[in-house]
Amino acid sequence: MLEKYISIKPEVKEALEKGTPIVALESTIISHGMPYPLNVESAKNSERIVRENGAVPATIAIINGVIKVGLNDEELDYMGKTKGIAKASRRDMAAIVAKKLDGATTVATTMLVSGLVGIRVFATGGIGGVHRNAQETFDISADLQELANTDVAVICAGAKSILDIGLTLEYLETQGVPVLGYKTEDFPNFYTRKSGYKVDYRIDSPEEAANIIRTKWDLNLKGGVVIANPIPVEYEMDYDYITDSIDKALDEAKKLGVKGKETTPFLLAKLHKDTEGKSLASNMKLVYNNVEIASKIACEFYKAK
Ligand code: PSU
Ligand code: MN
Repeated sequence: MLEKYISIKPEVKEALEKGTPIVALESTIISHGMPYPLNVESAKNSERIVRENGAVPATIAIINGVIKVGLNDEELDYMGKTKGIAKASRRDMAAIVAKKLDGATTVATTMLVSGLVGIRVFATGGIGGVHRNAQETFDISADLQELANTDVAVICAGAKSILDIGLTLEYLETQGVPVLGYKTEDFPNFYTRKSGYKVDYRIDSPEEAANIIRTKWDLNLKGGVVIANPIPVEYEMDYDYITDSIDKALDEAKKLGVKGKETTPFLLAKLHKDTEGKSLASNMKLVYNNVEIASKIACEFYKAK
């Protein structure tokens, strides 16, 4: 039944059959999170880093209504270059597939598809969360609900303070999603290593991460795990500088009445512009760091099976 909708790249299929490590990668970060051509460069480098660390990369996207698990270079270029690719969250999946459209998968839908085919480890930049002022807008990313329900571990650099980090962590707690800090007690803030909030548990090795993930699912505790991996010190941004840019971007979004699914891409693009590309450079570096740790965790996870 699923074969009607999902096309799995041969090397990913082989890894699934053999039970060897795979790392899922998302495509919203390509189509909506970074500008061309750096988005394609980042996507290709991420795939290379997964391979260098002993796992198979599976970038996920919807092309012409087909859910693709694993993209080739041409398809990565296509996702990076083509204007107007829809941002596909859970609610958009069925319509995009049935109407044979293109869709860039968010954290939520990359997890969803990973869960459908049996990929357990996923690396990205930052997760979505509870937006500031969600008390009025109700804007809470579907990523959080997916983390509540779908058995995939997500390695990220925390969440940006375009969000309300405190409320995001409260939501994850309510939904029973463990938040683990990779070699840190602090929940990272994407461009900076600390957010002022703590993680639930610190872990110090890929093996320890894999062990907690495995234990969660062995205990039939449904849902995801967040592994928060801070940006390396040398690429960290100045806290006051980036905070100021974020505040400006939020003001501008409010003034222009930007809402719903446009909010995150709008804020990201504003930040890249306002920081003259510095935030984008940091973004790329933190993604590479997450991809590397995710690959190591995937290797440990499959070893322990
Ligand atoms: N945060 C980032 N970069 C991104 C995103 C989030 O730093 O590219 C993307 C991810 O795909 C995430 C999505 O799943 O934005 C969340 O969007 P929303 O807030 O509309 O749920
Ligand atoms: Mn939203």
